[in-house]
Amino acid sequence: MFKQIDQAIQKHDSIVISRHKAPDYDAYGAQFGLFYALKESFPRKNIYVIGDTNSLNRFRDFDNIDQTILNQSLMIIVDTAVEQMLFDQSFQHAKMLMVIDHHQNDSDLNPAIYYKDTEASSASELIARIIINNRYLLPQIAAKALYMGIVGDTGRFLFSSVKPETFQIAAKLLATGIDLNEIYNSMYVETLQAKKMKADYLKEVVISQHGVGYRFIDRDFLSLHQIDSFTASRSLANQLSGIKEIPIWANFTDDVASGRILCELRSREIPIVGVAKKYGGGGHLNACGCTLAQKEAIQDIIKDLDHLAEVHHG
Ligand SMILES: [Mn+2]
Repeated sequence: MFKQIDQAIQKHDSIVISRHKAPDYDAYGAQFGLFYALKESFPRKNIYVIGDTNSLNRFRDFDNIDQTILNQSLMIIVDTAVEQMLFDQSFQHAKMLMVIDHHQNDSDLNPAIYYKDTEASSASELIARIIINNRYLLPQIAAKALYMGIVGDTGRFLFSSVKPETFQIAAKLLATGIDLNEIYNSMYVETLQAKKMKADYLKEVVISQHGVGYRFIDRDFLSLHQIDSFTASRSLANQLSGIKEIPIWANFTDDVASGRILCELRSREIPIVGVAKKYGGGGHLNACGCTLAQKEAIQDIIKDLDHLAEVHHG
């Protein structure tokens, strides 16, 4: 697989790197990690990064590329394999398509090369494997991006997706001299206002019969705390983790722009990705999500999750 990936990269003078919309640290980490490693390793190639941006971007702005460039480019999509997660349709114009992902979903993009490993902690870990195995150069800025991606998707090496290889790769990234203190501060220092919002969140949590904890974030909550729907959905998704009575937890956020409901589902051990898939979403076994057209469907999801909690506790 690494050789096949290398051949595709060697063969193209123009490479466009994309990832899922509304990027998290792993999407950025995989995208920029690959970008900076390829730029350093192949200075004569034209390497581009495309996509939407948000407050988690610690690197650079994205490129605007026209169809002429796309037509001669290898496009590499990281941290997703499905069309509905992409911010535009530009993949349709690429000369060749490569997908590198660690999610459970199958790809509907018909890529020429599909490197999928659902056991990997993060897309950033997959990119690091490619760089290391193909002996590409690893500049410090690429190592920083990849390290942030692994840290982001493993909850600081906490989740069971962490394997011996995750630490072996982290060690190689750290050996480039990246500043961990700076990295963790840039990722995890938050405002007093944000802390207060999290405290407020916990005040109205509902717990189902078999321990599914959840909360609905309405427009009043969003305007009171001056936060947008997407940021609230992601940043509050894990507020119910680590609570003994709650093996499964969910967060539902009113998406003001679309009128839909953003759902984040999480669990300590019980696999729940089947529920996310049932409602048109996907992700990982214990961390996944979907978007609902109507608020009424929340109770259906809770029912399904509650059933899983019941079955797994015997
Ligand atoms: Mn990821």
